[in-house]
Amino acid sequence: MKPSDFTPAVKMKSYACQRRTPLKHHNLFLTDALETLAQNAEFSENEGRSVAFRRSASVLKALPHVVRAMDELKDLPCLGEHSLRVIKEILEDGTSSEVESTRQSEQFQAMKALTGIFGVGVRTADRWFREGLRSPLDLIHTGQKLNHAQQAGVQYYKDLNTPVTKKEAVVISDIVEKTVKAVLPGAIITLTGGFRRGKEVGHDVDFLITHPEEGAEERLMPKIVNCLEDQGLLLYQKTTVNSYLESKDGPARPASNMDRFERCFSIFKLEVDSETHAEGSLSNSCSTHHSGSTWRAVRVDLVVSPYSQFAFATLGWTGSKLFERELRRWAGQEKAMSLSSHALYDSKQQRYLRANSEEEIFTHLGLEYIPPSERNA
Ligand code: DCP
Ligand code: MG
Repeated sequence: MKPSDFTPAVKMKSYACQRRTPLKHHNLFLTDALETLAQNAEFSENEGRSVAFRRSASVLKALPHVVRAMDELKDLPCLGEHSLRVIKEILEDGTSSEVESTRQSEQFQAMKALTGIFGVGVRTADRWFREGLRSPLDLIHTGQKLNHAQQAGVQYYKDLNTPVTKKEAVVISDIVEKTVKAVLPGAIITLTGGFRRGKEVGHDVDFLITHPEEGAEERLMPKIVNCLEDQGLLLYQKTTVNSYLESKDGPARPASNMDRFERCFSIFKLEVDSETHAEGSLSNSCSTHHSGSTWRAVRVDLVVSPYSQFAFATLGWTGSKLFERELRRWAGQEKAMSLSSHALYDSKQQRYLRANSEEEIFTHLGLEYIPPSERNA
């Protein structure tokens, strides 16, 4: 008997939001390859292709076993011709030539390095690549014009590309919690993003902030930011105001997937144990203080939501990105509803559906509840 004969057939639902996707799964050797191709497609702004590879990878993440033979994949959804070709090559040869040549290409490596700078998107990175630039150091040497975010991104490049640990996230949670509660007693602070899904490391730390008294959260962010700045905790911050609140058309659907909460993109100056800290960053962000303690730069996102939207904001900010995308696609295509991080609109009933918890939103959508730890699509 072949090993695959032991593998029971898996009934796999086609939307990622209908499935349980754990953080640790059995097919990293395949999903890493497919996600490399997805990222490469993002670098050439081919969103359709990128999402197709991400959906394929996500299906493999939800499988309860290691894939060993192609016939185990025949009843699975979302696996396109291209993904199947890549998987087949890896199962037969151990590697995929397309994936390997992508990883080794100068363009892919440069795009990774350049988009890895905080404040630099694909368009800018691509323009720089075509101008001959390959790394953050090239930006400095050629004296490129950088905005404030990008300047911080270059300055703290190494720190910001060092994964944030769960331990560091907990320390930052404590700081944020104390600060927000000092500014607004009774405020509720939730750790969202990857850490809420159980990740051990992340590229940043995401927080959602609200207050049970609707309206108490208005104009809260500047006060939080001032308080953090007074404590010398911020290396960089940019706050955007909530245009959703101010829009004259009432709680209309946001124009894009980007939500409209009061949001602060920041870089924290986090004190770290001098003995355990790995040395330095691009231009020496990690300096020794008089006390002998050292610090590192950490990306922190703060989002403020009105209490009435808190469940939607929590769901929208927990991720993963693909899980969120699939929830919105399910809502639109299967339920004629429109889901955002603010609200759920039912087109048939022509009304907004209220929710006080994530569970209620899943129920409105006709989906089985998936806990955060199984939203790692
Ligand atoms: N999110 C979103 N759309 C945006 C911004 C964020 O749907 N425009 C959601 C999905 C993400 C979550 O917010 O999962 C947090 O965004 P991050 O980029 O911080 O992603 P993660 O926290 O999931 O991963 P990482 O560990 O890289 O921070
Ligand atoms: Mg995050």
